[in-house]
Amino acid sequence: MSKLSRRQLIAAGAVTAAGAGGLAVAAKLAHRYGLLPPDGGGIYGPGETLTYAAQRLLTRRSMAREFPRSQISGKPLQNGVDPLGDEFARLQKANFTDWRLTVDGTVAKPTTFSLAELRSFPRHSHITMIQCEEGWSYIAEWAGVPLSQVLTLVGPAPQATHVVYRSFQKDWWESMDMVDALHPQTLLALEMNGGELPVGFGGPVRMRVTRQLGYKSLKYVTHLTVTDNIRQFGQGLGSASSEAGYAWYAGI
Ligand SMILES: Nc1nc2c(c(=O)[nH]1)N[C@H]1C(S)=C(S)[C@@H](COP(=O)(O)O)O[C@H]1N2
Ligand SMILES: [Mo]
Repeated sequence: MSKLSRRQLIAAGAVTAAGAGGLAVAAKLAHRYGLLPPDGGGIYGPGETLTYAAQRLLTRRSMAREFPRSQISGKPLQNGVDPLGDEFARLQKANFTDWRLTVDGTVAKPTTFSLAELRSFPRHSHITMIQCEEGWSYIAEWAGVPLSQVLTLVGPAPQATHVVYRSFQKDWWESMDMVDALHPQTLLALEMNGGELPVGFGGPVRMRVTRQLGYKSLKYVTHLTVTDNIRQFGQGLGSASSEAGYAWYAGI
């Protein structure tokens, strides 16, 4: 027998018991319809699968709530980030003219974009709430290029299932399914509240995923990889956050 702690055994037992009452059935159905999240294994797996599958079946096309301009938070809460280092400072000093966003993977035309190029694409904006898993939130206006726009330019293969996105901060990477990647509110945000996106809030370019918790809105995005095999990245759980014990699917 593998070395399971007493606590793990109790937790596994609890899930097995719950499974008899429906979670197992849900997981089976989810598997059949391609609704398994990358972190759907392990002791929390059935719960994660149920959440993700239910969201995808019921709210695939729903929009996150948008707010009137008057509701924009006066003092948005900037979550601290680890030091960005000398290379970032150099890029920032040159006004990010050397910043590049690389898009590769299962696409017809792998491409690297400058910020000027990203700014030249059709722009979309929305006033939405960002919520941290720790409980705080704020409302702001974000503007930038819809991720769907960039994907259209590179041509994802029809079998693509996920987009992996990485930050200049090497420890931070995330992924989302094609439903969120093609969702009209999902932006590569370049602006916030009418100005350039400040570095503290993830400038020069941040992912804005409106229907999931703040940690999916990755700051300092440098690299997108379209894939049909999400399990080949990192430990196979779909994101650094799930490797750290958070849910891969952080729907709100
Ligand atoms: N690269 C990077 N992206 C990140 C983080 C980070 O530390 N580094 N923090 C995440 C978390 S936990 C949250 S809640 C939001 C916070 O965004 P904010 O600073 O605009 O409030 O950014 C997310 N994106
Ligand atoms: Mo967060």
